[in-house]
Amino acid sequence: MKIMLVEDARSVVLVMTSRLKSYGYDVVHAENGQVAVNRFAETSPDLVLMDIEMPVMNGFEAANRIRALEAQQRWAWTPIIFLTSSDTVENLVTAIEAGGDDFMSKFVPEPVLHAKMKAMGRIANLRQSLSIANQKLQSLADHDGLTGLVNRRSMDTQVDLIWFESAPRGLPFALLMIDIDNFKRYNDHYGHQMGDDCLRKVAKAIEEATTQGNKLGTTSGAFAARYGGEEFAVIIPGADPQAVEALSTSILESVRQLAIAHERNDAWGVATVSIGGARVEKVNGELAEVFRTADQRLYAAKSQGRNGVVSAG
Ligand code: GH3
Ligand code: MG
Ligand code: MG
Ligand code: MG
Repeated sequence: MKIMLVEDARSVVLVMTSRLKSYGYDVVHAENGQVAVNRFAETSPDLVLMDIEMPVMNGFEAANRIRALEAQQRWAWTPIIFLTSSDTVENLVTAIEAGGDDFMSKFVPEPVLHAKMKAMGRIANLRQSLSIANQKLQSLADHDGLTGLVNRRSMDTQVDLIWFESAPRGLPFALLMIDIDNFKRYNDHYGHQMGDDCLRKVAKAIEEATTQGNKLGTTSGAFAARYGGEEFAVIIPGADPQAVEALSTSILESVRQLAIAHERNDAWGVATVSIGGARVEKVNGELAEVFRTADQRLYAAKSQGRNGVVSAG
């Protein structure tokens, strides 16, 4: 367990540090609240022991700021124990209100300090397991089980946020709707199991092409989602028309190059996709309209013979 000791009194620091180290804990020292807040993120301690009266920034203010930092991160919660010179009722109430979990006298007998640290260590471990479990659950809830891509629900949430944040800044926004060609025939011919494999591979190709764009810097924050069935969406915030064009071409090519045998896919003999693209120069009005446009263009790509992109008109 890593403990951050926030205390300005040198004598208390010396005694506490040597005791905590003798129990086998790592100790990081901060001499006042401001230093503690600054060091909190980089050291990520499992527990904070916080003095109240300190120069520059007191313990209550520091606890408040640490809680604010944690609020930006899901399920982060580091126990904070206030160190007091006097165990008054007033101190306890203020400590808890300021976001502390407990309080303890600086002059607590050594065995009590040891016992408290053990108890806090257990809570810190439990919190950590809970946080890991919650992150896993959240990830399961946000991703499609078959392809591992972001699922429809999570995509909707993310896109709403992107749209909402892009509007006042007048940023561009683009969207690709991608649909596997003649996929019903694929299932009928090769079976559902192979159909699932094909979906997984196509999803991976789309994901990789999208990630590649972000890596190269032609796009930023673009992501792929399973829209439903054999349809995918790629969300491209803030991109110029060339970048959107390049990404659609790259997805089309990547899927073809997978060379997944598909005898019933017209003359191509391999699995292909059709893509409908829509882009707005400045986010404004209805997001649903962009989806409608991309959908109509996907339909156009299908009727123009499949295995192609329609992104204008
Ligand atoms: P088009 O080129 O016009 O898109 O034709 P299509 O056959 O691909 O389109 P259609 O909508 O007729 O059929 C889509 C098929 O996708 C039907 C459905 O069984 C299949 N499908 C959807 N989700 C899954 C899945 O998770 N696994 C498998 N194996 N098949 C799926
Ligand atoms: Mg002090
Ligand atoms: Mg479809
Ligand atoms: Mg299809």
